Amino acid sequence: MAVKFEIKGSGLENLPWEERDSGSSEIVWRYSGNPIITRKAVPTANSIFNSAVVPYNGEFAGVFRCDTIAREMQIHAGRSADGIHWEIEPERIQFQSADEEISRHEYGYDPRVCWLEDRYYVTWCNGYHGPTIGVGYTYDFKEFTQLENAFLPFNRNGVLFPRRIGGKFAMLSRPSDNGHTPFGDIYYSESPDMIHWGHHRHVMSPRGGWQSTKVGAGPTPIETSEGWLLLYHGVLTSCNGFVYSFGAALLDLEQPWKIIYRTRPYLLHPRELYENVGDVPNVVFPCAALVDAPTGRMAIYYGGADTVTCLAFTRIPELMDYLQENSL
Ligand code: BMA
Repeated sequence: MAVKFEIKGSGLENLPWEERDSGSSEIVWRYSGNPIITRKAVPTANSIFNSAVVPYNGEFAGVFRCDTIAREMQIHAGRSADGIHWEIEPERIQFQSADEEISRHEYGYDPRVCWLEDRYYVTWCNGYHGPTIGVGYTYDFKEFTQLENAFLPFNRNGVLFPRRIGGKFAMLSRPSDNGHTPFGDIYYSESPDMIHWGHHRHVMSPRGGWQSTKVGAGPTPIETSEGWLLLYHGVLTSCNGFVYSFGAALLDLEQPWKIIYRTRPYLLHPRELYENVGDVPNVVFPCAALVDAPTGRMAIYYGGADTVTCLAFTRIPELMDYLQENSL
């Protein structure tokens, strides 16, 4: 980027981190200890993947997608001292709600966690007569309160912005169908109270290659002086099914439905065994990123082949240059 830019946010010196191999020029590189979480972390788990983590009290906490050996999709809380070795609660999160119509559990998956003002908000794909966006919050990763679903079914990949925009809460989402959805655009919505969502704006459609079938927002967007840095997944339909990769976009700060840049190449694509082989082959699916703002280091948490949780790393200044030079 020609302009020297600022990454908003605080320092995170204990960010999980591994330098890129000398000789590699990858913008995003994998952790050599991948996968970091397998089904072994929960006795009744079939798979633990597509999960979200945040810094918490000098350590780390998160919400994890654990599909059970009965193949029920659930979300569990977890803690870690270093962001790599995780202890995950054996029972799913039991949300409290003023209205049991809302907290009745059908299924939950693909969580995101976002520190916003005074608490950690959790958004996830929530079963309510079809998939929609569940919204809840916690202060301590022990007790969780559930609010109204953000939208009607069918919707997935609800991702909150970490601050209000124009005085409103803001969320990206991906309207879908009741099945595996062979289409999908990212939209932006606003809310005055985290309950009622409107002011819907179109953000992006699929655009060829690795992102030709559908796209969906990944981790909480990262604020920079130049715009919101968004990692998003893109899907290609091959002769043997969907292939999930991820790339990045830069969205306008005050009107995030306006795209400034968007990567033509993917940043990470399923090519390691733990991404190619599993319950759903050929999937990398990011749901969280940790950032050390002063150094620009970023750790990305992603699911591999709908089976395990993995880590990858990047340096935001390099990523911003790459994004500008390789934009659609
Ligand atoms: C999507 C979601 C994700 C999953 C992906 C690949 O529709 O269900 O949880 O990782 O498909 O199966």
